[in-house]
Amino acid sequence: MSSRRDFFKHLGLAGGAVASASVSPVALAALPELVSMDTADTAPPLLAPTGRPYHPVVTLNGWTLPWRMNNGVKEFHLVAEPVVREIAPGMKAHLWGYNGQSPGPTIEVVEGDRVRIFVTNRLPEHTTIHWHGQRLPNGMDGVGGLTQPQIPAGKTYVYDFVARRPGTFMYHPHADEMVQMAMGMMGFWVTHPKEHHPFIDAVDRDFCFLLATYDIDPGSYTPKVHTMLDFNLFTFNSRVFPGIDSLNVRQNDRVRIRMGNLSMTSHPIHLHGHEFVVTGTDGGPVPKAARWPEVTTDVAVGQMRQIEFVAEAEGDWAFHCHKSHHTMNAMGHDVPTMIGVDQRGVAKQINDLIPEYMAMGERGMADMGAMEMPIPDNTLPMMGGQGPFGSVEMGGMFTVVKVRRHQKPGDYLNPGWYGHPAGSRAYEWTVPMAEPPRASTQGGQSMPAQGKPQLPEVNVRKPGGHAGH
Ligand SMILES: [Cu+2]
Repeated sequence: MSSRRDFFKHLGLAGGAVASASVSPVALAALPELVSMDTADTAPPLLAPTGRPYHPVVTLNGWTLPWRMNNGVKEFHLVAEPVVREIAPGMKAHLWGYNGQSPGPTIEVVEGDRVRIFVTNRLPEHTTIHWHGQRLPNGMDGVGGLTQPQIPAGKTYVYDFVARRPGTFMYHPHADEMVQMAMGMMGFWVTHPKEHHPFIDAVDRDFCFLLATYDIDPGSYTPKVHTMLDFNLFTFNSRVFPGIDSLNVRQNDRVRIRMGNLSMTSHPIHLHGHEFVVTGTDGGPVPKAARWPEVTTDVAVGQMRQIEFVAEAEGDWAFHCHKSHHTMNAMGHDVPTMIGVDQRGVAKQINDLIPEYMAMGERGMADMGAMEMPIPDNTLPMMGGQGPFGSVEMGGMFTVVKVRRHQKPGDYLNPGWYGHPAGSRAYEWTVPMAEPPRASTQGGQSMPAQGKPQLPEVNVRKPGGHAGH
Protein backbone atom coordinates (compact mmCIF):
# COMPACT_ATOMS: atom_id res chain seq x y z
CA MET A 1 0.00 0.00 0.00
CA SER A 2 2.81 2.41 0.79
CA SER A 3 4.35 1.90 -2.63
CA ARG A 4 1.04 2.97 -4.10
CA ARG A 5 1.12 6.15 -2.05
CA ASP A 6 4.73 6.88 -3.05
CA PHE A 7 3.74 6.33 -6.63
CA PHE A 8 1.15 9.08 -6.43
CA LYS A 9 3.36 11.36 -4.45
CA HIS A 10 5.72 11.10 -7.37
CA LEU A 11 2.84 11.68 -9.76
CA GLY A 12 1.89 14.87 -7.95
CA LEU A 13 5.43 16.23 -7.95
CA ALA A 14 6.21 15.35 -11.51
CA GLY A 15 2.96 16.73 -12.80
CA GLY A 16 1.77 13.39 -13.98
CA ALA A 17 4.25 11.12 -15.78
CA VAL A 18 3.34 7.56 -14.95
CA ALA A 19 3.26 4.78 -17.48
CA SER A 20 6.60 3.32 -18.36
CA ALA A 21 7.53 3.52 -22.03
CA SER A 22 9.77 0.47 -22.07
CA VAL A 23 8.16 -2.68 -20.76
CA SER A 24 9.63 -6.11 -21.44
CA PRO A 25 7.80 -8.47 -23.85
CA VAL A 26 7.11 -10.81 -20.93
CA ALA A 27 5.53 -8.00 -18.95
CA LEU A 28 3.49 -6.93 -21.97
CA ALA A 29 1.88 -10.36 -22.04
CA ALA A 30 0.69 -9.75 -18.48
CA LEU A 31 -2.09 -7.46 -17.37
CA PRO A 32 -1.20 -3.76 -17.29
CA GLU A 33 -0.17 -2.65 -13.80
CA LEU A 34 -3.11 -2.04 -11.50
CA VAL A 35 -3.05 1.61 -10.50
CA SER A 36 -5.32 2.57 -7.65
CA MET A 37 -6.21 5.83 -5.88
CA ASP A 38 -6.89 6.22 -2.19
CA THR A 39 -7.86 9.89 -1.89
CA ALA A 40 -10.65 12.10 -3.23
CA ASP A 41 -8.27 14.96 -4.04
CA THR A 42 -8.22 16.57 -7.49
CA ALA A 43 -5.14 15.08 -9.16
CA PRO A 44 -2.94 17.29 -11.36
CA PRO A 45 -3.49 16.83 -15.11
CA LEU A 46 -1.81 13.70 -16.49
CA LEU A 47 0.57 14.85 -19.22
CA ALA A 48 0.78 12.01 -21.73
CA PRO A 49 4.13 10.26 -21.11
CA THR A 50 3.63 8.01 -24.15
CA GLY A 51 1.40 8.03 -27.21
CA ARG A 52 0.29 11.14 -29.04
CA PRO A 53 0.28 14.39 -27.03
CA TYR A 54 -2.88 16.25 -26.08
CA HIS A 55 -4.04 18.96 -23.67
CA PRO A 56 -5.15 16.96 -20.61
CA VAL A 57 -8.31 17.45 -18.58
CA VAL A 58 -8.54 17.93 -14.83
CA THR A 59 -11.08 15.65 -13.16
CA LEU A 60 -12.79 17.39 -10.26
CA ASN A 61 -11.94 15.41 -7.10
CA GLY A 62 -10.70 12.67 -9.38
CA TRP A 63 -7.83 11.50 -11.57
CA THR A 64 -6.85 10.12 -14.97
CA LEU A 65 -5.92 6.45 -15.35
CA PRO A 66 -2.33 5.88 -16.50
CA TRP A 67 -1.81 3.47 -19.40
CA ARG A 68 0.96 1.57 -21.13
CA MET A 69 1.67 1.40 -24.85
CA ASN A 70 1.81 -2.18 -26.18
CA ASN A 71 2.71 -2.38 -29.89
CA GLY A 72 0.87 0.85 -30.58
CA VAL A 73 -2.18 -0.08 -28.49
CA LYS A 74 -3.06 2.01 -25.44
CA GLU A 75 -3.73 -0.47 -22.64
CA PHE A 76 -5.65 0.34 -19.46
CA HIS A 77 -6.62 -1.80 -16.48
CA LEU A 78 -9.92 -1.05 -14.74
CA VAL A 79 -10.86 -2.98 -11.62
CA ALA A 80 -14.50 -2.95 -10.54
CA GLU A 81 -14.51 -3.23 -6.74
CA PRO A 82 -16.05 -2.03 -3.48
CA VAL A 83 -14.49 1.30 -2.41
CA VAL A 84 -14.72 3.81 0.40
CA ARG A 85 -15.41 7.30 -0.93
CA GLU A 86 -15.20 10.40 1.21
CA ILE A 87 -18.33 12.35 0.17
CA ALA A 88 -17.04 15.41 2.07
CA PRO A 89 -14.93 15.74 5.21
CA GLY A 90 -17.11 14.17 7.92
CA MET A 91 -18.82 11.58 5.76
CA LYS A 92 -17.62 8.43 4.03
CA ALA A 93 -19.70 6.09 1.89
CA HIS A 94 -19.32 2.43 1.04
CA LEU A 95 -19.68 2.50 -2.74
CA TRP A 96 -18.77 0.35 -5.67
CA GLY A 97 -16.35 1.92 -8.11
CA TYR A 98 -13.16 1.39 -10.05
CA ASN A 99 -9.50 1.38 -8.98
CA GLY A 100 -10.10 2.55 -5.44
CA GLN A 101 -12.57 5.38 -6.03
CA SER A 102 -16.06 6.23 -7.20
CA PRO A 103 -16.36 7.54 -9.81
CA GLY A 104 -13.64 5.55 -11.49
CA PRO A 105 -10.62 7.21 -13.09
CA THR A 106 -11.04 9.32 -16.22
CA ILE A 107 -9.80 7.68 -19.40
CA GLU A 108 -8.13 10.07 -21.84
CA VAL A 109 -7.23 9.03 -25.37
CA VAL A 110 -6.70 10.66 -28.75
CA GLU A 111 -9.03 10.29 -31.74
CA GLY A 112 -7.86 7.28 -33.74
CA ASP A 113 -6.14 5.59 -30.77
CA ARG A 114 -6.61 1.85 -30.58
CA VAL A 115 -7.57 1.20 -26.99
CA ARG A 116 -7.49 -2.08 -25.05
CA ILE A 117 -9.14 -2.05 -21.65
CA PHE A 118 -8.76 -4.97 -19.25
CA VAL A 119 -11.71 -5.06 -16.85
CA THR A 120 -11.24 -7.16 -13.73
CA ASN A 121 -14.36 -7.82 -11.67
CA ARG A 122 -13.76 -7.80 -7.92
CA LEU A 123 -17.41 -7.15 -7.08
CA PRO A 124 -19.55 -9.75 -5.33
CA GLU A 125 -21.67 -10.08 -8.50
CA HIS A 126 -21.20 -10.00 -12.27
CA THR A 127 -20.77 -6.75 -14.21
CA THR A 128 -19.91 -5.29 -17.63
CA ILE A 129 -18.77 -1.89 -18.89
CA HIS A 130 -20.69 0.06 -21.50
CA TRP A 131 -18.69 2.77 -23.27
CA HIS A 132 -21.46 5.40 -23.39
CA GLY A 133 -21.52 7.38 -26.63
CA GLN A 134 -18.71 5.60 -28.48
CA ARG A 135 -18.79 4.30 -32.00
CA LEU A 136 -17.46 0.76 -31.71
CA PRO A 137 -18.03 -2.81 -32.86
CA ASN A 138 -21.31 -4.09 -31.46
CA GLY A 139 -19.58 -6.81 -29.45
CA MET A 140 -17.57 -4.15 -27.54
CA ASP A 141 -20.66 -2.21 -26.43
CA GLY A 142 -20.80 -3.88 -23.04
CA VAL A 143 -24.47 -4.75 -22.70
CA GLY A 144 -24.54 -7.89 -20.55
CA GLY A 145 -26.64 -10.64 -22.09
CA LEU A 146 -27.08 -8.75 -25.38
CA THR A 147 -23.59 -8.16 -26.76
CA GLN A 148 -21.49 -10.28 -24.38
CA PRO A 149 -21.78 -12.65 -21.45
CA GLN A 150 -21.69 -10.94 -18.05
CA ILE A 151 -18.20 -10.72 -16.52
CA PRO A 152 -18.40 -13.13 -13.55
CA ALA A 153 -16.96 -12.14 -10.18
CA GLY A 154 -13.24 -12.80 -10.19
CA LYS A 155 -12.83 -12.77 -13.99
CA THR A 156 -11.14 -10.33 -16.38
CA TYR A 157 -12.57 -9.39 -19.79
CA VAL A 158 -10.92 -7.32 -22.52
CA TYR A 159 -12.50 -4.53 -24.55
CA ASP A 160 -10.61 -3.55 -27.68
CA PHE A 161 -11.70 -0.80 -30.08
CA VAL A 162 -10.62 2.38 -31.83
CA ALA A 163 -11.69 5.71 -30.30
CA ARG A 164 -13.21 6.92 -33.53
CA ARG A 165 -14.63 10.32 -32.75
CA PRO A 166 -13.40 13.12 -30.48
CA GLY A 167 -15.64 14.22 -27.62
CA THR A 168 -16.94 13.74 -24.13
CA PHE A 169 -18.04 10.25 -23.04
CA MET A 170 -18.82 8.18 -19.95
CA TYR A 171 -18.54 4.55 -18.92
CA HIS A 172 -20.81 2.55 -16.64
CA PRO A 173 -22.06 -1.03 -16.16
CA HIS A 174 -24.87 -2.46 -18.28
CA ALA A 175 -25.43 -5.23 -15.73
CA ASP A 176 -27.74 -5.01 -12.70
CA GLU A 177 -27.78 -1.33 -13.59
CA MET A 178 -30.15 -0.04 -10.94
CA VAL A 179 -27.94 -1.41 -8.18
CA GLN A 180 -24.54 -0.83 -9.74
CA MET A 181 -25.14 2.79 -10.71
CA ALA A 182 -26.86 3.61 -7.39
CA MET A 183 -23.68 2.25 -5.81
CA GLY A 184 -21.49 4.66 -7.78
CA MET A 185 -20.14 2.66 -10.72
CA MET A 186 -19.32 5.21 -13.39
CA GLY A 187 -16.43 7.07 -14.94
CA PHE A 188 -15.54 9.79 -17.43
CA TRP A 189 -13.94 9.35 -20.85
CA VAL A 190 -12.42 12.07 -23.02
CA THR A 191 -11.29 11.54 -26.60
CA HIS A 192 -9.10 14.47 -27.66
CA PRO A 193 -9.02 15.49 -31.35
CA LYS A 194 -5.98 14.22 -33.27
CA GLU A 195 -5.56 17.47 -35.20
CA HIS A 196 -7.27 20.82 -35.53
CA HIS A 197 -11.04 20.30 -35.67
CA PRO A 198 -13.25 23.15 -36.97
CA PHE A 199 -15.66 22.83 -34.02
CA ILE A 200 -13.13 22.18 -31.27
CA ASP A 201 -11.22 25.19 -29.94
CA ALA A 202 -8.04 24.92 -27.95
CA VAL A 203 -8.67 25.82 -24.31
CA ASP A 204 -6.43 26.81 -21.43
CA ARG A 205 -8.30 24.75 -18.81
CA ASP A 206 -10.43 21.68 -19.34
CA PHE A 207 -12.39 20.29 -16.36
CA CYS A 208 -14.71 17.28 -16.15
CA PHE A 209 -17.01 15.60 -13.66
CA LEU A 210 -20.08 13.37 -13.44
CA LEU A 211 -23.43 14.22 -11.87
CA ALA A 212 -24.51 11.46 -9.50
CA THR A 213 -26.98 11.15 -6.63
CA TYR A 214 -27.10 8.87 -3.59
CA ASP A 215 -29.59 8.03 -0.88
CA ILE A 216 -27.63 7.34 2.29
CA ASP A 217 -29.48 7.56 5.61
CA PRO A 218 -27.74 9.76 8.18
CA GLY A 219 -25.45 7.58 10.25
CA SER A 220 -25.24 4.80 7.65
CA TYR A 221 -22.67 4.16 4.92
CA THR A 222 -24.28 2.27 2.05
CA PRO A 223 -26.64 3.84 -0.51
CA LYS A 224 -30.22 2.60 -0.61
CA VAL A 225 -30.23 1.09 -4.08
CA HIS A 226 -34.03 0.95 -4.49
CA THR A 227 -34.52 4.70 -4.22
CA MET A 228 -36.10 6.03 -7.40
CA LEU A 229 -36.36 9.80 -6.90
CA ASP A 230 -35.93 10.81 -3.28
CA PHE A 231 -32.15 11.05 -3.06
CA ASN A 232 -30.48 13.03 -0.27
CA LEU A 233 -26.95 13.53 -1.64
CA PHE A 234 -26.46 15.41 -4.92
CA THR A 235 -22.88 15.15 -6.07
CA PHE A 236 -20.29 16.33 -8.54
CA ASN A 237 -18.10 13.24 -8.89
CA SER A 238 -19.46 11.66 -5.71
CA ARG A 239 -18.57 14.74 -3.64
CA VAL A 240 -20.87 17.38 -2.10
CA PHE A 241 -20.18 20.98 -1.14
CA PRO A 242 -18.18 21.99 0.85
CA GLY A 243 -16.15 18.91 -0.15
CA ILE A 244 -15.99 19.77 -3.87
CA ASP A 245 -12.77 21.45 -4.99
CA SER A 246 -12.99 24.86 -6.66
CA LEU A 247 -12.21 25.28 -10.37
CA ASN A 248 -9.20 27.59 -10.33
CA VAL A 249 -8.44 29.52 -13.52
CA ARG A 250 -6.43 32.47 -14.75
CA GLN A 251 -8.27 35.60 -15.86
CA ASN A 252 -9.04 35.52 -19.61
CA ASP A 253 -8.41 31.79 -19.82
CA ARG A 254 -10.67 29.94 -22.22
CA VAL A 255 -12.27 27.36 -19.95
CA ARG A 256 -14.08 24.15 -20.89
CA ILE A 257 -16.16 22.21 -18.39
CA ARG A 258 -17.41 18.75 -19.38
CA MET A 259 -20.28 17.17 -17.46
CA GLY A 260 -22.11 13.87 -17.77
CA ASN A 261 -25.29 12.93 -15.94
CA LEU A 262 -25.69 9.40 -14.56
CA SER A 263 -28.25 10.29 -11.89
CA MET A 264 -32.03 9.80 -11.98
CA THR A 265 -33.00 13.39 -12.79
CA SER A 266 -31.84 16.38 -14.82
CA HIS A 267 -29.54 19.05 -13.43
CA PRO A 268 -29.69 22.64 -14.74
CA ILE A 269 -26.09 23.72 -14.20
CA HIS A 270 -25.64 27.46 -13.66
CA LEU A 271 -22.53 29.66 -13.78
CA HIS A 272 -22.40 33.13 -12.23
CA GLY A 273 -20.78 36.19 -13.77
CA HIS A 274 -20.17 34.81 -17.30
CA GLU A 275 -22.07 33.56 -20.31
CA PHE A 276 -21.08 30.23 -21.82
CA VAL A 277 -21.92 28.24 -24.92
CA VAL A 278 -22.51 24.51 -25.18
CA THR A 279 -19.72 23.40 -27.51
CA GLY A 280 -20.36 19.68 -27.34
CA THR A 281 -23.07 17.17 -26.51
CA ASP A 282 -23.37 13.39 -26.36
CA GLY A 283 -23.10 13.34 -30.13
CA GLY A 284 -19.86 15.31 -30.38
CA PRO A 285 -18.83 18.91 -31.07
CA VAL A 286 -21.62 21.37 -31.87
CA PRO A 287 -21.22 23.36 -35.14
CA LYS A 288 -20.45 26.98 -34.26
CA ALA A 289 -23.53 28.33 -36.04
CA ALA A 290 -25.75 26.14 -33.82
CA ARG A 291 -24.49 27.54 -30.49
CA TRP A 292 -26.18 30.19 -28.37
CA PRO A 293 -25.15 31.95 -25.17
CA GLU A 294 -26.57 30.76 -21.86
CA VAL A 295 -25.90 30.99 -18.15
CA THR A 296 -27.70 27.74 -17.29
CA THR A 297 -27.80 24.52 -19.25
CA ASP A 298 -29.88 21.49 -18.37
CA VAL A 299 -28.00 18.21 -18.37
CA ALA A 300 -30.59 15.47 -18.70
CA VAL A 301 -30.09 11.88 -17.61
CA GLY A 302 -27.64 10.05 -19.84
CA GLN A 303 -26.43 13.27 -21.46
CA MET A 304 -23.03 14.87 -21.67
CA ARG A 305 -22.54 18.61 -22.07
CA GLN A 306 -19.36 20.63 -22.73
CA ILE A 307 -19.61 24.31 -21.86
CA GLU A 308 -17.01 26.95 -22.72
CA PHE A 309 -16.42 30.53 -21.71
CA VAL A 310 -13.68 33.11 -21.41
CA ALA A 311 -13.06 33.77 -17.71
CA GLU A 312 -13.07 37.54 -18.11
CA ALA A 313 -14.20 38.56 -14.65
CA GLU A 314 -12.03 38.15 -11.58
CA GLY A 315 -13.77 36.80 -8.52
CA ASP A 316 -15.23 33.79 -6.75
CA TRP A 317 -18.13 32.76 -8.97
CA ALA A 318 -20.72 30.26 -7.80
CA PHE A 319 -21.20 27.25 -10.10
CA HIS A 320 -24.04 24.93 -9.16
CA CYS A 321 -27.16 22.98 -10.02
CA HIS A 322 -30.12 25.35 -9.98
CA LYS A 323 -32.58 22.88 -8.43
CA SER A 324 -32.43 24.34 -4.94
CA HIS A 325 -32.84 20.97 -3.23
CA HIS A 326 -29.79 19.76 -5.10
CA THR A 327 -27.63 22.28 -3.23
CA MET A 328 -28.63 20.80 0.12
CA ASN A 329 -27.21 17.79 1.94
CA ALA A 330 -28.80 14.87 3.72
CA MET A 331 -30.10 16.63 6.80
CA GLY A 332 -32.21 19.16 4.86
CA HIS A 333 -35.04 16.81 3.96
CA ASP A 334 -38.14 15.50 5.73
CA VAL A 335 -38.31 18.62 7.90
CA PRO A 336 -41.67 20.42 8.32
CA THR A 337 -41.76 24.07 7.21
CA MET A 338 -41.87 26.22 10.33
CA ILE A 339 -41.47 29.68 8.79
CA GLY A 340 -43.56 32.19 10.71
CA VAL A 341 -44.58 29.69 13.39
CA ASP A 342 -44.01 30.94 16.92
CA GLN A 343 -42.33 27.92 18.51
CA ARG A 344 -41.33 29.51 21.81
CA GLY A 345 -43.98 27.81 23.92
CA VAL A 346 -43.48 24.48 22.16
CA ALA A 347 -39.71 24.58 22.60
CA LYS A 348 -40.10 25.28 26.30
CA GLN A 349 -42.46 22.35 26.77
CA ILE A 350 -40.16 19.99 24.82
CA ASN A 351 -37.11 21.28 26.70
CA ASP A 352 -38.68 19.96 29.92
CA LEU A 353 -38.43 16.48 28.38
CA ILE A 354 -35.38 16.87 26.07
CA PRO A 355 -33.07 19.60 27.39
CA GLU A 356 -31.00 19.91 24.18
CA TYR A 357 -34.01 20.35 21.86
CA MET A 358 -33.81 23.41 19.57
CA ALA A 359 -36.75 24.91 17.72
CA MET A 360 -35.67 25.07 14.07
CA GLY A 361 -36.64 27.14 11.12
CA GLU A 362 -38.94 29.80 12.57
CA ARG A 363 -37.21 32.53 10.54
CA GLY A 364 -36.35 30.34 7.56
CA MET A 365 -33.58 27.76 7.53
CA ALA A 366 -30.58 30.08 7.24
CA ASP A 367 -29.79 29.71 10.94
CA MET A 368 -28.98 26.08 10.25
CA GLY A 369 -26.08 27.07 7.99
CA ALA A 370 -24.35 29.01 10.76
CA MET A 371 -25.33 26.81 13.70
CA GLU A 372 -23.15 23.90 14.70
CA MET A 373 -26.20 21.73 15.24
CA PRO A 374 -25.69 18.22 16.60
CA ILE A 375 -26.10 15.59 13.86
CA PRO A 376 -25.59 11.82 13.77
CA ASP A 377 -22.17 10.41 12.91
CA ASN A 378 -21.34 10.02 9.22
CA THR A 379 -23.72 12.49 7.65
CA LEU A 380 -23.49 16.14 6.68
CA PRO A 381 -25.42 19.24 7.74
CA MET A 382 -27.95 20.33 5.13
CA MET A 383 -25.78 23.29 4.27
CA GLY A 384 -22.61 25.00 5.35
CA GLY A 385 -19.22 25.90 3.95
CA GLN A 386 -17.48 28.88 5.53
CA GLY A 387 -16.83 31.72 3.09
CA PRO A 388 -15.03 34.98 3.84
CA PHE A 389 -18.33 36.54 4.97
CA GLY A 390 -19.82 33.62 6.92
CA SER A 391 -21.66 30.46 6.01
CA VAL A 392 -22.33 29.99 2.30
CA GLU A 393 -25.50 28.04 3.24
CA MET A 394 -25.09 25.51 0.47
CA GLY A 395 -24.48 21.80 0.10
CA GLY A 396 -24.72 19.24 -2.68
CA MET A 397 -24.01 20.27 -6.27
CA PHE A 398 -22.25 23.57 -5.56
CA THR A 399 -18.72 24.80 -6.05
CA VAL A 400 -16.83 27.95 -7.02
CA VAL A 401 -15.01 29.01 -10.19
CA LYS A 402 -12.09 31.13 -8.96
CA VAL A 403 -10.86 33.58 -11.59
CA ARG A 404 -7.59 35.32 -10.75
CA ARG A 405 -5.34 37.70 -12.67
CA HIS A 406 -2.22 36.22 -11.07
CA GLN A 407 -3.05 32.50 -11.36
CA LYS A 408 -0.09 31.05 -13.26
CA PRO A 409 -0.72 29.12 -16.48
CA GLY A 410 -1.02 25.45 -15.58
CA ASP A 411 -1.41 26.23 -11.86
CA TYR A 412 -4.58 24.59 -10.49
CA LEU A 413 -3.95 25.40 -6.82
CA ASN A 414 -6.66 27.17 -4.82
CA PRO A 415 -5.74 30.89 -4.70
CA GLY A 416 -7.83 31.55 -1.56
CA TRP A 417 -10.70 34.02 -1.32
CA TYR A 418 -11.10 36.91 -3.72
CA GLY A 419 -10.30 40.37 -2.36
CA HIS A 420 -12.96 42.71 -3.74
CA PRO A 421 -11.57 46.08 -4.89
CA ALA A 422 -12.75 48.98 -2.71
CA GLY A 423 -16.26 50.08 -3.58
CA SER A 424 -17.15 46.93 -5.56
CA ARG A 425 -19.04 44.95 -2.93
CA ALA A 426 -22.70 45.18 -1.82
CA TYR A 427 -22.95 47.41 1.25
CA GLU A 428 -25.39 48.38 3.94
CA TRP A 429 -27.64 51.43 3.45
CA THR A 430 -27.70 53.38 6.69
CA VAL A 431 -29.66 56.54 5.74
CA PRO A 432 -33.05 56.58 7.57
CA MET A 433 -35.92 55.71 5.21
CA ALA A 434 -39.38 57.28 5.17
CA GLU A 435 -42.39 54.91 5.09
CA PRO A 436 -43.76 54.72 1.54
CA PRO A 437 -47.42 55.82 1.32
CA ARG A 438 -48.63 52.50 -0.14
CA ALA A 439 -50.86 51.49 2.82
CA SER A 440 -53.28 54.39 2.33
CA THR A 441 -54.01 53.79 -1.37
CA GLN A 442 -55.77 51.11 -3.42
CA GLY A 443 -52.33 50.19 -4.77
CA GLY A 444 -51.83 49.59 -8.44
CA GLN A 445 -54.90 47.44 -8.97
CA SER A 446 -56.68 48.16 -12.22
CA MET A 447 -60.04 47.10 -10.72
CA PRO A 448 -60.26 48.11 -7.04
CA ALA A 449 -62.30 45.76 -4.85
CA GLN A 450 -65.96 46.68 -4.23
CA GLY A 451 -66.88 47.02 -0.59
CA LYS A 452 -64.82 45.95 2.37
CA PRO A 453 -62.06 43.42 1.60
CA GLN A 454 -62.22 40.22 3.64
CA LEU A 455 -59.10 39.30 5.55
CA PRO A 456 -57.74 35.88 4.58
CA GLU A 457 -58.00 33.14 7.18
CA VAL A 458 -54.56 31.91 8.27
CA ASN A 459 -53.91 28.31 9.20
CA VAL A 460 -50.76 27.54 11.12
CA ARG A 461 -49.30 24.06 11.31
CA LYS A 462 -47.95 23.35 14.76
CA PRO A 463 -45.37 20.68 15.63
CA GLY A 464 -47.17 17.41 16.16
CA GLY A 465 -49.35 17.83 13.10
CA HIS A 466 -52.30 19.74 14.63
CA ALA A 467 -53.73 22.42 12.34
CA GLY A 468 -54.73 25.46 14.35
CA HIS A 469 -57.54 27.74 13.14
CU1 LIG B 1 -29.55 19.05 -9.76
